[in-house]
Amino acid sequence: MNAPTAEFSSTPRTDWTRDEIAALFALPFPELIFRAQSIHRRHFAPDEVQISTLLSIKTGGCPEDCAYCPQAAQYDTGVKAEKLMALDAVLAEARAARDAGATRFCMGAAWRSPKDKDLDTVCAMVEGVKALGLESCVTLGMLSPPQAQRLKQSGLDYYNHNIDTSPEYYGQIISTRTYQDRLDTLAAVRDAGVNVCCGGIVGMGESADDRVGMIHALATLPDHPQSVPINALVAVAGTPAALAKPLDPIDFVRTIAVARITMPRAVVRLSAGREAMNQETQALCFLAGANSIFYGEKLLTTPNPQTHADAALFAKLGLKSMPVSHVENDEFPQN
Ligand code: SAM
Ligand code: DTB
Ligand code: SF4
Repeated sequence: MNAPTAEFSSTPRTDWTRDEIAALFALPFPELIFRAQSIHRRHFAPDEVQISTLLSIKTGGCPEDCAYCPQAAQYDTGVKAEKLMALDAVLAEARAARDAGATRFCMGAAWRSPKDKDLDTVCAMVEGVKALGLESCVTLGMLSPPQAQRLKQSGLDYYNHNIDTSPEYYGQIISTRTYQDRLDTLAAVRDAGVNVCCGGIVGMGESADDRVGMIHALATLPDHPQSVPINALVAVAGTPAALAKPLDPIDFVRTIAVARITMPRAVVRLSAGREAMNQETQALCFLAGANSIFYGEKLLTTPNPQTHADAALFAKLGLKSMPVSHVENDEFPQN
């Protein structure tokens, strides 16, 4: 099976076959990285990385059963259920994130789906974040089309909702909502004109073919997500997924590279899991086309690298923050 070269065409393809994606995963590593890096440079400056900071605005007590998640009420993980944070407290965190160098502020809530009253509060948070000059992103669970439109009216830039894994493996990971539920929420977000942030997790005991299926599902959505977070499982004791065999870092880098090649204009985020990665693995992820990270010492409930360590890594690799104007998928001028 020959790996396709059609990824060099200028219109992003949404008709990838699973065989084509499997062939990309199977390329010799140097060829895979070369292709990913070549495509990356057509659309982005290779030294620019989009910087987002995360905040859990409503922590724990979630009724869903996602096997990886420390916030699911049914797993004993030590995460306490809290109420939705107050607006002022959220905006204080957003201001601190901006002052530390973030350009996007992402707010996560451990809900199956938001209640309309809570959505009003979240919309006020989005307005406040925008007023600080930051891009806004929220992840609140399933949305109806009117809820997506309400968020759009508040000025929301991105909605994060992950497919998490392949359609085939999904049933092993979540039973309380279906793959189709996820696709319906993504359609509501897209139709409302909000940028889609959608990716998944690797390291949950999935097979190599499941990683092919996950990237295939993302790259064949009606439009590619504008942002694609690739998470390495953060193994939290008490969650079923924490029992999975640890992920091989090279398999993780390959997943980033295939995401970059198949979704050339998407900003691909080296998302959760950096705390357990060495600098060399992270550098390979950037070479493979990752151009976004979460910055700040906490993800939602688990640790992220210290900010001074990230600043040192960026200095060592010669990386800098991506200006907001470059994030909107503008073609990066070629020399
Ligand atoms: N409750 C909402 C939902 O599930 O859509 C929003 C918050 S949820 C925590 C957002 C995403 O975080 C999940 O879809 C999953 O991809 C990621 N995530 C959660 N726990 C994780 C873990 N332990 N390791 C890696 N990624 C994780
Ligand atoms: C995403 O894909 N990863 C982020 C964000 N979107 C919301 C969340 C990672 C959570 C890691 C586990 C935790 O800190 O609770
Ligand atoms: Fe709840 Fe989201 Fe965690 Fe699933 S991933 S248990 S929906 S907070």
